[in-house]
Amino acid sequence: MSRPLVVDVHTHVYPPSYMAMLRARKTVPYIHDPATGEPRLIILSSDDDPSIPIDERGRPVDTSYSDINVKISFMQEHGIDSSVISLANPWLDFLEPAEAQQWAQRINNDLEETCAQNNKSTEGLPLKGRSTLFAFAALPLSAPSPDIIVNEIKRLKTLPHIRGVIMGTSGLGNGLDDEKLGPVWAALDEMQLLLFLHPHYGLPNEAFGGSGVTNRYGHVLPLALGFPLETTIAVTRMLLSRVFDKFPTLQILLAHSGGTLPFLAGRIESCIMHERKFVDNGGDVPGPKRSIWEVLKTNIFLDAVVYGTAGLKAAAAAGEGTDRLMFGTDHPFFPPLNEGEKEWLSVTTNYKAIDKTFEGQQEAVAAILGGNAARVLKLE
Ligand code: 5CU
Repeated sequence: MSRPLVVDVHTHVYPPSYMAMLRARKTVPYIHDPATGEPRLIILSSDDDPSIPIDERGRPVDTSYSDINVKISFMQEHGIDSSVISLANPWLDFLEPAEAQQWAQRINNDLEETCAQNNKSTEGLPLKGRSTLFAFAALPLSAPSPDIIVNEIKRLKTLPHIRGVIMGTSGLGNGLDDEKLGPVWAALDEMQLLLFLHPHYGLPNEAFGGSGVTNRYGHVLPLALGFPLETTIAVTRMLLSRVFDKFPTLQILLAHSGGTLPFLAGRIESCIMHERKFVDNGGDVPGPKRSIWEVLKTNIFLDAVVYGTAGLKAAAAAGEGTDRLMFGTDHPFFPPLNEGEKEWLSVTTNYKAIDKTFEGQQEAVAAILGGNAARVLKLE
């Protein structure tokens, strides 16, 4: 099928240096090399379940995680013209403070170099059909001072292929409503770098029945429910702590179509309107001034990684149109189950959901598949 420009804004890599670092570790996150069979990636806390033999913990990790040529083949097989690659979770969150700055510079330089090398032979040509790469950088969030993070953000602006940053929900360790993040939001806003907010920590295991849950149902509960709720809670905490009042032009891309934010926005707004703690309602806590609906229309972009028409309709309704939705694949997560299968069900499901939801609306489909990303991230 011939498609308009397709840009994948949700596609991850672990550069080889990061893979080596994970291999040297024995606590989450780490890579375990069994005596036989594929290496295993143990990244979620629920993965490290002592009731599961170590050779079976986590998930297999193959070259699709780290070899950029595998990513390019994947793009070509799925009609993707351009990918905005980002380090996968848990990014640099777990590093000792003294190591964070050096690792961020190293990873971000690696990402920049990968994009530059890949794009150089077709520089200046239109994006369509070129298999180009751009990147969202990683931040040294565990660094000893926010100045180090701010300086890295400023440095990123000098790297020509970096279009934003990817971040989890823990911030400096206390979540995204932490006042200490103010200089980070200010720097991202000033440098006009998009913040790609992505989950990793999910919900406590107890929410899913306690330890042993992975043994029973694998990753279904943490990934299908823990991740989206984590994102929803994180962005709601940002709203409640007035991040969007203080930084009204900050731009955020939410993973997995905003978790459950589009569906729950009305309820969140209603709870705010009825909260007596907030000054506007007679209390003494300064609540958010800008409504969630306004924030959804001006600050938030949503990826279209939601695998169904109901989620896509909610996402489009939340942003009052299709100019804030962007195609993604989540590669290399959710590969086909059968060896040798070239077409990824996770990707075709998303394509089909977009086609079905916006049937007969060619402009909307083109915007979601690539037009929005090319415009917002200035890819051309
Ligand atoms: O669904 C996803 O985005 C992911 C991800 O990014 N990382 C992961 O470990 N599993 C699923």
